[in-house]
Amino acid sequence: MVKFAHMADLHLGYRQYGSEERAIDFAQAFLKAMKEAVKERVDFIIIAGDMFHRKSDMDPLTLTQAIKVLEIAKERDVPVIAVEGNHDSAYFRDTFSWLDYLAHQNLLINLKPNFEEDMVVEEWDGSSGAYVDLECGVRVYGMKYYGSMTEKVLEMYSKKIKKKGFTIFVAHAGVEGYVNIQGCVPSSRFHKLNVDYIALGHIHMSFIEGKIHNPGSLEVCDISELKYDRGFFIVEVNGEVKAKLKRVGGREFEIINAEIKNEEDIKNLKSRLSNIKVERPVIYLNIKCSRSMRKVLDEEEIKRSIKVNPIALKIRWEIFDEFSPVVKFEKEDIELSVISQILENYSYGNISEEVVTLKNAFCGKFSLEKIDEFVDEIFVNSKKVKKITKTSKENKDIEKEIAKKKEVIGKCKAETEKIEKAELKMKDEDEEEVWDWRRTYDHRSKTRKH
Ligand SMILES: [Mn+2]
Repeated sequence: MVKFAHMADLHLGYRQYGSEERAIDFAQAFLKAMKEAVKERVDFIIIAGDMFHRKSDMDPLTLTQAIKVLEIAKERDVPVIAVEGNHDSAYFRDTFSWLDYLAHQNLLINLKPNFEEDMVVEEWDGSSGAYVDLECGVRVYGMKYYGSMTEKVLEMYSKKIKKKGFTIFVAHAGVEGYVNIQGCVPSSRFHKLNVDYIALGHIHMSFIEGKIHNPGSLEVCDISELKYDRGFFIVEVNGEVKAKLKRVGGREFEIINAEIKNEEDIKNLKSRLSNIKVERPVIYLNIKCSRSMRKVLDEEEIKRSIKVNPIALKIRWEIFDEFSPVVKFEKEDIELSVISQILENYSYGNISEEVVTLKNAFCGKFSLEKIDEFVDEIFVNSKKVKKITKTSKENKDIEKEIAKKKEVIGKCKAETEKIEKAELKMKDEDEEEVWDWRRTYDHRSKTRKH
């Protein structure tokens, strides 16, 4: 019987929420998984990519964490087979990655194909190679992350695979249909590989689909992943393949959604917050309230009702406008008065309402021909304008009038744009107020890839 551990997406060195403690969580999860694997007396361990969170800027602490845990396997002669994920190395550039470094320290086997004129799939020679034959009779092929080229590289690779004993294909790549991230291919591309077990990493959600096995990340790398199952597989091969998911991540996340309408709601929120008992949790607090309620709510006071000391506290305000129809009415009012003021300079009488109608009709798609048609119609129908006769002098006058009207319309449009811009700016400033707080609170957080 062959037994092995399959893990992926360790993301060592990820100081989530700018927290050192959180980086220790990731290392702790790896240590736990490794200890469990050796306790289970596995023949080998697979790490299917994203061992580290950042491909550059390695820090001494993160490297030491990786080495210390890998040494546990080395001391027991348990081979560790890894591939590079999108967080570990550049896709095609021939760089020496941190996994190459660890391979040179004899702490792991870093499998990847070589690209010369064609793809080269060579046996591991102690420092490089794409496949390895293990003492337990298992052959393991490895493929690192290739992003949008995954499908193409996989197609090339599939032709190079020669099954020998129980054969495993390790890749840092995703299967379509689970989460929407780059580097995913249809599952059929994997199913047609002539191997017995496909060990994937990349998608931070645990799933098994026939031969395809994806354990998910050991820890929660993003709040959106909280709902997923995750961990690592202990796999037993005894005629059939049996993979069992083991969970190791330990950090508690508290998500609190509250809509505040009155005093009672505030009291309830505070009591919910004061009832959080877990030590050092990550707290996400989403508060929905009206603009006027937001003005009276004291964020600091709300925070003070939390009795435990959270590792990170994220507050998101969702603010709605209870007076939006009134604002709209006021806007139209302003628009009308601006237009009638402009019209006072001309002899059309007060046609401000018609102009607003015209503006609204053509505001979205401003088409001069359509406006011409409209203006012509006004000339024919409006009692405010002289009847059109066929003399050329009158025609000229009409042309002049049309030019004047066009000018009015242009001015009206500019005024309306000004009003709209001012409104947008007001809106922006409101949003900035919320954003700013988050930025100062979590100034190290960046947009992340999986
Ligand atoms: Mn990852």
